[in-house]
Amino acid sequence: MPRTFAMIKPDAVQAGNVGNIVAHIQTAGFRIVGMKLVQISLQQAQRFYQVHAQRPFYGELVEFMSSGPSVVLALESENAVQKWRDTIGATDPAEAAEGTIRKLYAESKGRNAVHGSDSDENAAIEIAFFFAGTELVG
Ligand code: IDP
Ligand code: MG
Repeated sequence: MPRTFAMIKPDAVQAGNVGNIVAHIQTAGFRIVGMKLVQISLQQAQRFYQVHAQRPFYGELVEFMSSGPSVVLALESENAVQKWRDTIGATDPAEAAEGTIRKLYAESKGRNAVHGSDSDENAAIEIAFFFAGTELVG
């Protein structure tokens, strides 16, 4: 079964929305195969978002991502990557569709509540970045 990588970002953890977002994930039909609370270091955030290193918002992004605890998840379903992107909505909550997680819980384009992988290849890389094999259920 295909997998994707999801993160509940520090803004949503801080706002007390972990439970709401986990419920949304389960209602949407994903099987959670990995989940834990982590405090991401600045260095980890820089590596995780390396692809955006040349973008003007990179410094703000990695500082935000290491500013407080996040919840990381590995999710399984048919078409997991695209299905999770559809469930979270557009990067900017002002452009996110009604009922999507970012529409419901994101504060801004930067503090946008959740992360989702953009390809099967990156999903595998991102799951391995945060989870040991023993932390994922079969
Ligand atoms: P995505 O999370 O929807 O895939 P990306 O373009 O991959 O969006 O950007 C990664 C993250 O960088 C976003 O989720 C958001 O937190 C942050 N970000 C993207 N664009 C901006 C911006 O214009 N200003 C501030 N932060 C941004
Ligand atoms: Mg992205």
